[in-house]
Amino acid sequence: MNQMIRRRLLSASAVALLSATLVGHATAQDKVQLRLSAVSSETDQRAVALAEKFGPAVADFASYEPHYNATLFAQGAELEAIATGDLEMSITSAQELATFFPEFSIFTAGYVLQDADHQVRVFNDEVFDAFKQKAEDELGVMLLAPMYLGRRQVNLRQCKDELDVKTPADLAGVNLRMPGTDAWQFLGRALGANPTPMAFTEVYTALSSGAVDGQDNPLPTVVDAKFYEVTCQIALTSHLVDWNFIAFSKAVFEELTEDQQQAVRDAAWAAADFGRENQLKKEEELVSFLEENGLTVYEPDVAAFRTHVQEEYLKSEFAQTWPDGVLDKVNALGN
Ligand code: KDO
Repeated sequence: MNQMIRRRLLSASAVALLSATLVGHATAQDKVQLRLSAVSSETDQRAVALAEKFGPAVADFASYEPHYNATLFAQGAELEAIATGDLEMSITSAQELATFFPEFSIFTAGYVLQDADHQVRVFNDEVFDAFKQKAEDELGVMLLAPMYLGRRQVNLRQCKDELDVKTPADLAGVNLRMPGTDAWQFLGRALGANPTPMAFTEVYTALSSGAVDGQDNPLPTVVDAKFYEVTCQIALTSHLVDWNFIAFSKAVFEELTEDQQQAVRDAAWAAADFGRENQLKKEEELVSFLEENGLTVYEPDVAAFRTHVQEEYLKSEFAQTWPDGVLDKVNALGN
């Protein structure tokens, strides 16, 4: 394990110890306790998929216990919690993984992943094996399956007649909430905006008070988190086809029998596949729901955004961390 990760985990362990004391580890049965810490609500399609497809499929030997709305661990603290033995599962992101392993930033870059199928092909390709292995070896976190979050769009308080977003230049000075890691902040800047770091659970209030001008998320999240109640427009930039991973403690996995391990892997994929289908359907359906609720949903000059964002990434320090040839291989797996 490298020094940087060791230091972070040592400082995390004090926090983890406190959380563990607060949540307790007791489980009624002899089953393996699988607590999931999620930032999303329980009605988010990834959460629904895990509850319907993962929990029941492992119920013979494990008790699946999801905690929503970042009530168990704060957004971004989950990987450390798994690494220090204080959490068993989370829905993690490439952005969070990039805080440990900078090369994961390739999967946080705008306009690299093209769609849900591309994500699955990349995850299953040998090009992704080294990424999975590193998370496993150095953090004790297994990435079991890719969960489709969706195409991130720019969602603003200003109505279109006040702010008509055509190109990145139109976002100059726009105070755009992005999640709180460097990879996220860079994406906000690459879009031309002025990014503000903020945890997901604070976004609704910040939008409603005007502390931020907007936020970026896929349409299903805009609806599930009710951001549409406090915003006026959505510019369909589709700047990041975002994904998360079902993260699982390697130490817990190794305690399972081979059959149980296979059941965990299969259940994770069943949940990921189910969640992806549902999320894709929602992305299509929700434009009319949002319009009925008074939002203007429109396409800006996506080519202008793509060109600008890709240029920003290629000259950034992030691109320096991408292993040779990986971008070409990822592109080759696209359409
Ligand atoms: C967000 O904070 O905007 C984000 O979309 C980031 C994702 O990686 C993921 O954590 C997601 O929030 C939460 O699961 C809530 O949907």
